[in-house]
Amino acid sequence: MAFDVQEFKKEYQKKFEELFAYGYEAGSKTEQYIALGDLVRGLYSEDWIQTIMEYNKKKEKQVYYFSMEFLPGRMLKSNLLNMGILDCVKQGMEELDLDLDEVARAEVDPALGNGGLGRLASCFMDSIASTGLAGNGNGIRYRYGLFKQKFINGYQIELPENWLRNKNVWEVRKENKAVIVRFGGDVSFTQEDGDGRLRVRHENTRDILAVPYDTAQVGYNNGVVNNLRLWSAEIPYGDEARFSTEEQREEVKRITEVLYPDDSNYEGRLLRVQQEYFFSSAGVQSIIRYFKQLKLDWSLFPDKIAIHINDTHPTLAIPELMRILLDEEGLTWDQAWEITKKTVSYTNHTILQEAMERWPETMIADLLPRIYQIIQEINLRHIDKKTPLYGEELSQRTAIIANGQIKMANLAIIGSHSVNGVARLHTDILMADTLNDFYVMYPQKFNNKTNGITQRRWVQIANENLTAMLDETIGTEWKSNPEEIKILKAHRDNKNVLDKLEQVKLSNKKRFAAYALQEMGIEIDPTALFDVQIKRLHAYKRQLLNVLHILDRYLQLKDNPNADLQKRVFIFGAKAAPSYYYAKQIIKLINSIAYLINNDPSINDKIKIVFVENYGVSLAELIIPAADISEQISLAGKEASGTSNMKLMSNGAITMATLDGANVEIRDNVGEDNIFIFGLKSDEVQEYYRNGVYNSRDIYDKNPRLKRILNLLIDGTIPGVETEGRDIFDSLVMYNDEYFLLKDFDGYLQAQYEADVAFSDRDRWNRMALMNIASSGPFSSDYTILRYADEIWKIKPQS
Ligand code: Z57
Repeated sequence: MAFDVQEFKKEYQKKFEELFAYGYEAGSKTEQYIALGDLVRGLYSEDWIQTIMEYNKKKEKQVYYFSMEFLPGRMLKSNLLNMGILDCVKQGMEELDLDLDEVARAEVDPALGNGGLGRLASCFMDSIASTGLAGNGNGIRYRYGLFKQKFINGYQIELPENWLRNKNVWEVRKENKAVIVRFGGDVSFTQEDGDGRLRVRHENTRDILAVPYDTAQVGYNNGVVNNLRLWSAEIPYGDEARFSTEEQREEVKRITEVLYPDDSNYEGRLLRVQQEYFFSSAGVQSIIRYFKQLKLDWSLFPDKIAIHINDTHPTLAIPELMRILLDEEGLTWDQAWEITKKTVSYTNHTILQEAMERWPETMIADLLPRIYQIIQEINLRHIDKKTPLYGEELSQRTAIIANGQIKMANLAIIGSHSVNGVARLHTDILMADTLNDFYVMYPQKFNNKTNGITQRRWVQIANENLTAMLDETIGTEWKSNPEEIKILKAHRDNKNVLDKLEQVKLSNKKRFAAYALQEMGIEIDPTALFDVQIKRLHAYKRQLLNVLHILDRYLQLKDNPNADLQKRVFIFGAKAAPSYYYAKQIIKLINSIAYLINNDPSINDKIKIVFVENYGVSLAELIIPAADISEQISLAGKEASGTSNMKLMSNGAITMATLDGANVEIRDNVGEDNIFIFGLKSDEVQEYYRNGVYNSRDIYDKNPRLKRILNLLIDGTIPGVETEGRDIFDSLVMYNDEYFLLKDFDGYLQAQYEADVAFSDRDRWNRMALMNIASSGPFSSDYTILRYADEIWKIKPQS
C-alpha cells in the first residue's frame, strides 16, 4: 500500500481533529484508537468496494460461512498487518509520541463467541481473504458478547460485556440491505387459477427487521477485502404501531441482545432458536437477492453460491432456502431440493451427546409454522426413499423427527452434500460410530478437514520477537507460505539459534510476568517452566487432572522441600458456562488451591498458580507466546480437534497430550521425541464404556499416592472448599469418574516427570521447541481453507 510515515502522521492528525475537534496529544487512549481505526477503515474502503464489484462482475462463485459465533479479537493490528502498513504506522505513531500497542489495547475485544468454534470461524475468515477466495461471513451482531468473568472470593461471577460502549470503528450499518424475518402466523394453501398449483399463504406473522452491519475482512498483502455480515434485530420501519408497548419492542431487541454462554452444551431455549432462524433467514434472503440480480437460471444457483453451516446452529438455512425457492420463486420440490443439497455443506464439531441440538416439535410448529411443514416433508420423503433400501430400523434411526423432537444434525446431514469432521480422529469416530448410520447411507458425503489457525495473528502479531528471530534465521517466505517454516529444522543443532529462541521465550515470559504482577499481584519467576492450560472449563477437558498433578507436586515439596523438581508456574484461563455448576466448582477449587500454594512459604516458590480472569482472544495473545508446556489432556475421543494446541505449538510450547483430536496429527508432524504423550487411547476408552468394567473406587483404594491427593479435597487442607471438595471427590471416587482421570493419572505423572527432566537440559528443550515451531506450518488455516474451497465449495482463489 502506497503510504509513507510522513503522510501517515499528517493524515492521523487531521483525522483526529476532524473527529474530536482538538489535538491528538490531549486525547484519551480510546480516542486515539478510534481516530486510527477510522483512518485505517478509510484506507481499505476502496479495495473493499473493488473486491465486491469484481465478484459481481465476474459472477464468481462465492461461499457464505454461516456461524452463530465469531471471535475476531482486536482488529486494529491484524488489519494493519494484512494491509502491509503495520511497521509504517508503528513508526509514525512513535514519531507522534504515541505507542501503537498501547493505543491498540484501547480496542474492545469483541467476544461474539464462546471458544474454539467461534475462533475457528474468525481464523477462517482471515484465511479466506488471505488466500484470495470469494467468501463472506454471516452471523449475529450481539448487543452483549460473552459475559465478562470476575473472581470474587474464588468464585466465578458473570458481568455483562457491553462491547459497543465506545464506537465500533470497523462496522458499517447497511440499512438499505435490511430484510424482514417472519415468525409465527398462519399458513394456508390456495389453488391459483391458471397452472392449478397450490400457492402458500403465510399471514398474521410477527415481522422483524434484520439490519446488517458489515465488517471488512482484509486479506494478507493481496488487495482482497471480503465481508463479514452481522445482523441486528429491529422494529420494521412504518410498523411502529404494531409494536406499541414497551414489552413488544423489548421482545424484538431481545433476539440479538446476548450470546448464549454455553460451549459444547445445548439448552433448548425458544430465544436461542429464534436467534438461529433470524440470522439464517436473513443470510439466505440476502443471498437470494444477490443471485436474482445475476439474472441466471435457478438451476445455476449451486454454481454461484455455497452455503457452509458451522455446526448445526444455522441448519434452519436448509428449510429456509427450500421455503423461498418453493413459496416465493415457484420452483417444484424436486428442483428446490436438488439446489439446496448442492448448495449447503455442514461441519460437525463434537460427538458429545449433550451438545446435539434437538428442538421440541411443538416449539418449531408454533414459532415457524411453514418451516415446520417443510421439515416434515423432508423427513417423510427421506424415510419413504430410504426404508426400501436400508430397512425400517436403520432408516428410522436417521429420521429428522422422532419422539416429538427435531434433530438438527440429521436435518443438516440429509439437507447437504458434505459433512466434515474437524480432525482425522474425530472424522473417523463420526464415520465408524456417532454418525455411522448416515455414513452407511451417504459415504460420499463424509470427509475430514482438520482445523487450522492463522499464524498471522497467532505468531506475527502475538509474538513479534519470534517473528523477528524467524525472519533473521530463515527469511520471510514462511509469512506467505506457512509450510516454509520447516526450513527452521535445518538449525536444530545450531547453538546460536537455540539460544536466541530461549531469549525470545524468556522475553515473552517476562511480559506475562509483568501482567501477573500488575493485574493479580502474583510474583512469578520468568525462568520457571510455564505450564499452560487455556480453554473453556469442561469436565471432558480435564482441568482437574492438571490439578491432581499440581497437588502431587505440592505434597512432594511438603515432604521434601529439596525435592528435585523444576520450578513451575501453572497458568489457567477458563470460563465456565453460568449454568454449569460442576465447572464452576472446579474454578473455585483451582482458585483455592492457588491461594493455598502461592502463600505457602515452605515450598520456596517452586510452584505458582496463576488463574487469569476473563480469558479470551486478547489474553491468549499474551499467554501463548510465554508458554513452555501446552496442556491438551482431554479424555481421548472427546475433543473434536482443539485449536489452542496448534497455537501453542506454533509458539514453541511442547505439547503434553492424550491422543485426542488434532493432537494425533500434531504428534505425527512433530515426532514422538518432541511431544509428551500419555493416557488411554480412544478405542480403549470406547471399550471401557462398552464393557462397563471401569471402577475408579478400586484405583483410589489401591493407589496410595493418588488416595493421598484425593483426600486433600475433603480433609480441610484446602481452605474454603468444603462442598466443592466433597462434590469433586465424589464425582471421581464415588460416581465412577466419567472421564477416567484416575485411570490416566499415573501416565500423566510420568509424562510430567519426563518434561521436568527435558526442561532441565536447556539445549534439549530449546531443540524440542524449535522442532515444534518448525513443524507447525501444516496447521495453517490457509491450507485448511484451501481444502474446503477445493473439495467442498468448489471455488478457486482469484489470481
Ligand atoms: C465449540 O467450541 C466446539 C464444538 C462445539 O460443538 C461447540 Br457448540 C462449540 C469446539 C470443539 O470442542 C473443539 O474441539 C474444536 O477445536 C472447535 O470446536 C473448532 O472445531
